[in-house]
Amino acid sequence: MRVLFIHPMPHPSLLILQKITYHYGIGILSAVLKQHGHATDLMTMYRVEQPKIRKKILDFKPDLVGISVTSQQLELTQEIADFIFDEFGLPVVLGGVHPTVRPEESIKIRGVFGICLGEGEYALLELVEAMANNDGRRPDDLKIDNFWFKSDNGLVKNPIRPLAEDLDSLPFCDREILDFQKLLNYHGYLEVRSSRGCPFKCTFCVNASYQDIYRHKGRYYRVRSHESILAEIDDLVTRYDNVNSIVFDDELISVNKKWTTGFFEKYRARFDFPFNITVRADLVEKELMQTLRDAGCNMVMMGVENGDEYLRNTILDKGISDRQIIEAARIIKDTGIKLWTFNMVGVPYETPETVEKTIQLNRDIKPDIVFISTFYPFPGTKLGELCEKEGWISDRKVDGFFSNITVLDQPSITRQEVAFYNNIFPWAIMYPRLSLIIKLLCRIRVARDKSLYDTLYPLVKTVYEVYHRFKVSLNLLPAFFSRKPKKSRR
Ligand code: B12
Ligand code: SF4
Repeated sequence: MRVLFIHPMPHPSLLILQKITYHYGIGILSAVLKQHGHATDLMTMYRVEQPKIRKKILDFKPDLVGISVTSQQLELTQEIADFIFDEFGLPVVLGGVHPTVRPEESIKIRGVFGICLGEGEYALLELVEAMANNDGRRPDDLKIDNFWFKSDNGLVKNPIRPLAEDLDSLPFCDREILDFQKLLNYHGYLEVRSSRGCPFKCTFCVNASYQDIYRHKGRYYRVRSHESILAEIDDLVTRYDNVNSIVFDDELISVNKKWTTGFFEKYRARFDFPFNITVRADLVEKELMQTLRDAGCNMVMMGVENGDEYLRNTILDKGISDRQIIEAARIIKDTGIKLWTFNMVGVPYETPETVEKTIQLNRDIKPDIVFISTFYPFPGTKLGELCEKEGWISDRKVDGFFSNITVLDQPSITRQEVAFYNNIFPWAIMYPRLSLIIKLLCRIRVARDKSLYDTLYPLVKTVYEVYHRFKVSLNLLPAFFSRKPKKSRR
């Protein structure tokens, strides 16, 4: 059987982002299908380009189309699915985060034949094999766990199967489904995942929902064996050139200190690639950081999220104090590892004062890179539900990968303030005086509902975007891997 995967992406307002995305979910689904003798291909798109889709379908001749859907790409997914169904009559199935947390909404799309909730490896394989054996296309006969199908008798809702217990039993992700060498030539880093899930339950993240969906279906947080990950890295650096560094793209790699320490001791003995990983402040310890540094850790990515402790812990449920963040940053920097903080503006109940606290906390801990994103009320998260209940969501649409526009109209902070703080965030940390000047401009009125800042904003925005692009492309990517490997493998 031949399966065409489609990855609908946010608009790449930063062009660079279009080139840096490898989709693990599709990679692993494709690997499992290929292992069983099926053929796969991939299209990545941020808008419906009918001639391109037409050409791909005519050339590749798929029997099934599988689209991986995140919530902000639902509308685009609908356009793609309807177009393929109308023009070619091909069965289209959806999978990924959105169909998992909003199945009823996803299955309603006209051109969609079925949706997969949760992990898809064996569900998709069963569907493809059923279709290959020609006992497939009658949805009522498809008893495939994790899948919902449309049928003349209504919806066929098969139950959720247990979680894949042994991640090592899965093949390595298929990187051939796209021109992976081209990607590496471009950015030089390998993304590797060592685990699935996360044991925490922050209210802005889908993990909490997944834990509910998978209750009694096995252990949610699972890690691969050291040997499996090392073998995958070994395989990749043998097959591909221009690997300069590695990103461990797990939600959290440092949950189990013993596992992490053991892994990086082995990694150090075999590889000399600098790497980046994600940590939680409450899991940062001196000894662990030293082990990471000795193994080549160049930078850790740590969520600060918000500088106000009440918002961070009661509203976002992060469970991390200011003191823990400050102490973690100190340990990380003392060890000689760079720090990259992740922050949000416009979270529920945010006020200008709480944003100022986020800015101040970042100033105090002096990260090497700060990242600011605007809060988005993702479906399937507790905060998404809260925002819906409060009636704060005016429009779900966002434009671009990391938009500075909030979709919330909440009483504690205006949309303009959220955009303003998003824009000045890195500057306010680096140059406190500049942010004071900007604030002053906001106070000077040029009209009743317009400040001098509003008038200057288009110019400020252009300057900011040029600066941001410049910083992202010239500073962020190469600079955060500034340690060139002495040799690639030991
Ligand atoms: C690593 C990661 C990234 C990486 C890689 C993205 C990628 N697409 O692989 C990068 C940094 C590029 C990235 C980018 C973004 N991400 Co991201 N990312 C993650 C993270 C942490 C892990 C994803 C992952 O690799 N999981 C492991 C793989 C194996 O699982 P999977 O992809 O879900 O696929 C499995 C199943 O879903 C299913 N499946 C998936 N697709 C399909 C298709 C078919 C046909 C079938 C049958 C099954 C199926 O089978 C797969 C194998 O079991 C998740 C958190 C999470 N828990 O999911 C957030 C997450 C997916 N990201 C999110 C977001 C919002 C984004 C961005 C929009 C950035 C932003 N503005 O925040 C962009 C663009 C996303 C996009 N459209 O591609 C949100 C999505 C929320 C939502 N409700 O949609 C998540 C859930 C984080 C969160 N906020 O909670 N991300
Ligand atoms: S620690 Fe990170 S991955 Fe885990 S639930 Fe919180 S935000 Fe999500």
